[in-house]
Amino acid sequence: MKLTKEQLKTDFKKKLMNLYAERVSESSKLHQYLTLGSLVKEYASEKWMNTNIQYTKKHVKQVYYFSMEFLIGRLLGSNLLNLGITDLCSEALHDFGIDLNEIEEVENDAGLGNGGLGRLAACFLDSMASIGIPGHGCGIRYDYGLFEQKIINGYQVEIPDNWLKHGNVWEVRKEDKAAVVKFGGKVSTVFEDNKLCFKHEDYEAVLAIPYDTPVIGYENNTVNTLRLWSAETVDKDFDLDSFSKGEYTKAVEHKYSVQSISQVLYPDDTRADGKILRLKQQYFFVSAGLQSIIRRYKKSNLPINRFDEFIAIHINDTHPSIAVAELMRLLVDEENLSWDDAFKITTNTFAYTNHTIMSEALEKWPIEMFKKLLPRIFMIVEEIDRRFCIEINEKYNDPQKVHDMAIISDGNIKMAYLAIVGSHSVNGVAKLHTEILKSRELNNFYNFYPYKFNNKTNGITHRRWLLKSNPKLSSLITETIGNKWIHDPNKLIDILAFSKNASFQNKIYEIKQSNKIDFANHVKDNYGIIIDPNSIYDVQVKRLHAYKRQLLNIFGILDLYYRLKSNPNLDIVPRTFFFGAKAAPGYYLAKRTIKLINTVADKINNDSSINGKIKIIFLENYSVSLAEKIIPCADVSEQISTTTKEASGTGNMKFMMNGAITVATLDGANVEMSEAVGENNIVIFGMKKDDVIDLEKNKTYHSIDYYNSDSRIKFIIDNLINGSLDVPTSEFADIHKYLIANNDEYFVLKDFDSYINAENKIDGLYKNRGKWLEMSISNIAHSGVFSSDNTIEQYSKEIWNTDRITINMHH
Ligand code: 26V
Repeated sequence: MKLTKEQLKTDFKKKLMNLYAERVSESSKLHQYLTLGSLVKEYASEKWMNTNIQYTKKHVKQVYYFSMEFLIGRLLGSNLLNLGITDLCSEALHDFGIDLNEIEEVENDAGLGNGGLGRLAACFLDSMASIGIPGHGCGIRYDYGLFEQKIINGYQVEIPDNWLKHGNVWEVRKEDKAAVVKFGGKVSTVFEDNKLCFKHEDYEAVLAIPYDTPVIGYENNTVNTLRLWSAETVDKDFDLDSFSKGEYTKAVEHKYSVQSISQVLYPDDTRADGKILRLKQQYFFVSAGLQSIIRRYKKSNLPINRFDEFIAIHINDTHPSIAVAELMRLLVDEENLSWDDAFKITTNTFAYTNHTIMSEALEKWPIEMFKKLLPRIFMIVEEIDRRFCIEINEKYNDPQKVHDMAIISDGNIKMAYLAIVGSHSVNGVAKLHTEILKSRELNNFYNFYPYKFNNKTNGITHRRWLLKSNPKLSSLITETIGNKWIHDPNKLIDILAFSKNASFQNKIYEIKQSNKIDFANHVKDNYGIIIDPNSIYDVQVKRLHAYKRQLLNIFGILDLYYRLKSNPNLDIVPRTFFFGAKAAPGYYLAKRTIKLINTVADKINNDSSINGKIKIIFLENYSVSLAEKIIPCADVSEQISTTTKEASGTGNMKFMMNGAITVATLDGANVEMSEAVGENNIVIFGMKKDDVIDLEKNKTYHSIDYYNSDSRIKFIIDNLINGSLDVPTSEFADIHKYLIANNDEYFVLKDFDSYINAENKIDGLYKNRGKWLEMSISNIAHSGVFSSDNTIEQYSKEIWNTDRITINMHH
């Protein structure tokens, strides 16, 4: 039955009464949000049930995306959009005098991820549901997501993200589907029923409770599931054993130690330090997830030895790679399969994506810690490794090779190697990244298993990142080329025909201006700073990391500032630079960089001698919901990582889709963006991949040479430590040391000149409005290929072997 506005109004009033015994007129925005949210979930639940029934009945192959992170952000707006009831809802609420946009702002972001990797998982869920792939997410229901960032006196301060404080209207707790996960204890071998069995005793049992969230496909009746696990004690509140012995505090301590497993997301996406709690988190959700998949599979009455024909499991980075060993345990110990049969099923089931070549992020676990926490899993990893090493030796007869490729070596378990050995597919996330994996970081494995390696360039969901976040641009596109692009984003190319059309260009200009004015108001309300909507909005928003080179950006700004100071008549288009970036709490240099950006911002924003030609805004607490606001109003997108270091980037694609011009190194997916849009429509600068590789190999880079030979660089670097930034001279001494004494690991000084030229080029291009708009339109037109619908289609065909299913509502 089709929902009408009147029905929705009736439902809303009734729900508000049932939940809170209130009338609309006396209800708060929070209650209005919670009411609408539960109503929307109800509207999706028949489709949700129906989807599950049809998946089961048709025995379709299903894919499970295992990820420690799902950075899904807010759900109200995207659920309304995907259900096709945004306008209906907006009008119904309008009749009550309620503004839907204000209600959407009440929702807390689900910030269950650090950055690109977690957001990619969220885009993939949206695309799987929207193109009809039976695919589900499996992860952890953290009580606290990524910390909330406050800027106090220019410094980052971290505040716990209590995202669940008003409850969560989207999730369903499923106590009846709980699983038990076992830690620690001893394993002994016994001979039972004519075979060797492994007996696990004295372990600590933790209860994993699933919370399911519907993942609603775009106007297609498909509703998949995101299942997130929460840790509880088996006997609910107390360790009864200790309790009855009168050890009350010990009982309570146990409860907290168990709950701590799903308490908080690790906020460090830079270093893999071997913290035991993180290993616990990994095994916790992987074991619970696999148990629930197997339980469901067995209900279908299909034989366990055909598991891999009906189930595909994706490992998002190495974090869930312990799944390889856990599935082996379940198949061998619990389902009584032979090792060889189990291993075949396991490798056919798993596929692994690598998301970084940064060596600090490669996960490895000390043997002793691993063995103590997961004794049976350790035995299985040892056996996988033993058999793998025999194979390497057979092929190369070279002990060095065996040592280099072994899963267990030098006292550690190398999780990437376990993932590769236990999967049938290994992919990188952009062409360049995959090439680097094959030729360098994973070259040994590529030579051994060339058939496993493939590329899947990342993508973004155009529903959230264009249709929802930029409604004006979306309407213009639909008015111009029809609405087919919404189901088939590749059709965005049809607007290319209008790139030189003056009237279309004008409309594009007006929309960007309108978005910029909206954001200027946001900045005025939240920061008390007046910015000029006619200035160029130049944006770098992403995690703070040395390789992403926020330092290069701020140095470029300082250089422009010094030029303006010495020549107040310098003819430049005014610019507003926006930064948004969270630093890992323990990442000292990143935190200093935030302080530097804020220091420079204070100085420049308050210098009346430059007539407001430059403004710098550090946006606090960069998050998915803030991204949805800033990206649609950007003129310039900063994608300036040291070439070879950014595996793909996905923010780059979001800006492109919203018509920003990209200033970029030829790194990650920037390479493919440049190929798609053409080099005249993007501003490329900096070292190429081979330059970086050569400099790193030959160690011929000396940052001091650039300091000595370029007076602009010398001036900027000197000013870091001579008090001219109006802070104590010690404040940025460590940044100075990092760049000069420690030789500037990411070649900021080397790329400086080329970067300045790129920024000057932007200024020139912007002065020619027609040309600029033509470039901007061309970017939007070519962005459709970066929709995650395309990426997911490739995963589905080339890795998972899953079919698209049309969900039928008449069953
Ligand atoms: C790494 C680590 C290291 C161990 C400790 C905890 C932790 C948590 C998260 C991460 C993630 C690092 C990998 C990552 O986020 N890679 C990014 O993946 C994006 C999606 O593929 C890609 O666009 C970015 O270029 C890449 O940096």
